Amino acid sequence: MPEPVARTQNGRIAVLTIDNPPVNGLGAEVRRGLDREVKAALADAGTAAVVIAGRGKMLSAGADIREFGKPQQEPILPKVLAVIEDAAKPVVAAIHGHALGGGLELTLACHYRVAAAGTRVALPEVTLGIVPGAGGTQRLPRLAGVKTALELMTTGEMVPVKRAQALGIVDEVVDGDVVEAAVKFAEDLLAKGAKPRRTRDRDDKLAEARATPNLIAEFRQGLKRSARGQESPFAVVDCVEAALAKPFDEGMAFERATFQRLVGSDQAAALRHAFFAEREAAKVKDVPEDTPAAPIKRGAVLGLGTMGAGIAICFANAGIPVRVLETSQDLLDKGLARIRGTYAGMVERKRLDQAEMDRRMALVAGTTQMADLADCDAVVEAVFEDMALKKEIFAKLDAACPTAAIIATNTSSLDVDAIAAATKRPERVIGMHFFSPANVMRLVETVRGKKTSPATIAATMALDKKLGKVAALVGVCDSFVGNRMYYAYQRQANFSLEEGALPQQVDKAMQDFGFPMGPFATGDLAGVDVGWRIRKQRAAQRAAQGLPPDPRRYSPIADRIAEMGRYGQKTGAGWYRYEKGGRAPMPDPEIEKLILTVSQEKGIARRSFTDQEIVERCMFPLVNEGAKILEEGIAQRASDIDVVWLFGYGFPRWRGGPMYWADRIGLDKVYATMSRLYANDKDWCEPAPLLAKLAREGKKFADV
Ligand code: 3H9
Repeated sequence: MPEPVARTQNGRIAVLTIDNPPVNGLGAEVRRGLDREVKAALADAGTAAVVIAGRGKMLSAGADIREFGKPQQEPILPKVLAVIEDAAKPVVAAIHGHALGGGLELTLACHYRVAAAGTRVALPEVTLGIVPGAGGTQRLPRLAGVKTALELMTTGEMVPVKRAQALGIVDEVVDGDVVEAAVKFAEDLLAKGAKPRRTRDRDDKLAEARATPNLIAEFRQGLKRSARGQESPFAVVDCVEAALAKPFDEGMAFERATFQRLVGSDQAAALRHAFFAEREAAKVKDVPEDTPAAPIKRGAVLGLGTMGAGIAICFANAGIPVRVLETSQDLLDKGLARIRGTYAGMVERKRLDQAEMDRRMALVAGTTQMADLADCDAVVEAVFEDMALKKEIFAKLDAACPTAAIIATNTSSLDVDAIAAATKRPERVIGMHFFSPANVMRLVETVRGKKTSPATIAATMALDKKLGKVAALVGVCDSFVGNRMYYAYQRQANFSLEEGALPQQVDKAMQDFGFPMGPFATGDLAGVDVGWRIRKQRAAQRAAQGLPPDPRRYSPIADRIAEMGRYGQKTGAGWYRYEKGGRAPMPDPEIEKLILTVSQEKGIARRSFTDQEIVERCMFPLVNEGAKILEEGIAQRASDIDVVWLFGYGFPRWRGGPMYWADRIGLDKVYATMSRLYANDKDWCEPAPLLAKLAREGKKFADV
């Protein structure tokens, strides 16, 4: 085991190096090492200044998250940092890679900060449901100003080093070796006779904020929308308010108490689950990490509709040259214009500069010739959802692409095995189910077919990561994991309308639960006609096969709305009505009338629903479907299902994901409610055998 903190001497400067792979987490051993070595350096007569640095990829990613929720070990980080800040000799932080959370707090307690170009800093504690617990809420406002500190700490935003310098967080940015630069910086300080400069003693930026008395109240007000449902962003504001009102030590005590309270909260536990679930999802049980995976150096996208254009943008954003293929020059021009339009919008909103847009557009090469795909390493097909069409295309791609190339389909529902069978390389065929808009949504359901090889899975998961996506590996089944569960949710939302609820009530209940939108507002956004067309198509297919209509329980409300030409936002009316050009859903008496008519036709006596009942009615069947998915082996683990929902459907992260949420509620309760629903709905609510078993045994999905 290497020493977690080593001290070396460079003339009069002691260099302390944190060495705790993979991210230099500030676990107990590191804290003890820092405490010991700082004290030793301060006691050493030959040392006039201290530099603190990190080995490996970064200075430090902060506290060791795995220690949270367990008894705390001394010395706690704020105490170690107090020793550093109170040091009588100048202490300089040498930052490279990342300084996050406690890692950044460590540098804020140092007297000076030198950073390597390319470094990024952040206080991302809110993403873990906590507040910075080692002085971040007291020191950052003193350095960067109260408003900026509030913005950074309530979002956890990553700050590029140049901006950090402009904000006063970093003193100097250097190219080349940051430790050498920090040593030189310390030498210069000594030469100038500069003294330690304690962040705690600064008051100028706090005084500025005190001159704007409404600052805190207004910030809190704004959070009510942007941080709806979350505790920690509001707690950050409380701590900053304490920084303004109290002496430093009292502010620190307030922060500490707040940190302690939150670290044990349900939200923090759920957010820690989400953090580790995301990382776990990248691991495939039967594909070892050392599986050789050829890097994808050239990509291709076939079909440049909304989805295909979004996928092409992902490649260009990642710096991977991408060939885009359409069947005619006209469609190709339209597709390229779509890509250019997306980038132009980003330039307009100042999210990208023109030079960067030009650089990315230069990576996109259009063609109408399949032969031009002869040099690509992976191609993603994104054409219309039609099996015959996909099979035809895959046969052609098989002939045109290099034999080693991966051919992926972006299908959201079709059988990947059947598509793969149209090629001579089923082991290199895989599903990459992006979510719309593909350049924004982070989830890619990566669908392994029966014959998909481990090397193809490894290469595709690596590609997902390179594209900035979060991959969840799933197996082949109708609609895969996310949509299959979503349909269970949507179906029950529809039935609840027939039984007495209204769209606005259901949507509000689900929004209050934490979703950005309820199912009906989502339906209006996605297009009420989409599902309607699919249902018509499926009914026609059944009829063509001589089968009777699907006998299972069914709510006709959505179809009737589509038949009225109300396709949602795009036609100004759907489940709701919309002001011309507006996006705010407004309850519509016409829809209410339609719902009452359907209840009457079905002979259902309408009753009232509580919000709690709506949440359970919609969510428990969703979880039940997740249990079936787990049991069938379609998902590797329950936490992967959570990842699908966190990154593809806006499930409130602070609830951890649907399976984690159900575990917290207790599967016996979920099972009891499902059994009760089953009594009225034999078609859709049969409890999954796995759910029944776990409930009986007092276990959780996490135990599977
Ligand atoms: C905090 O600091 C509280 C303070 O206020 C002080 C309170 C007193 N702890 O993400 P990767 C693991 S709260 C433990 O795949 P990348 C991670 O699980 C903390 N483990 O790499 C993974 O393990 P495995 C605030 C951690 O290169 C491995 O390291 N800090 C931690 O894509 C590699 O991680 C944060 O919230 C940790 N802090 O991204 C930063 N961090 O290989 C959290 C990582 O077994 N971390 N691991 O699956 C990150 O954002 C990213 O990991 C980072 C690297 C950007 C650093």
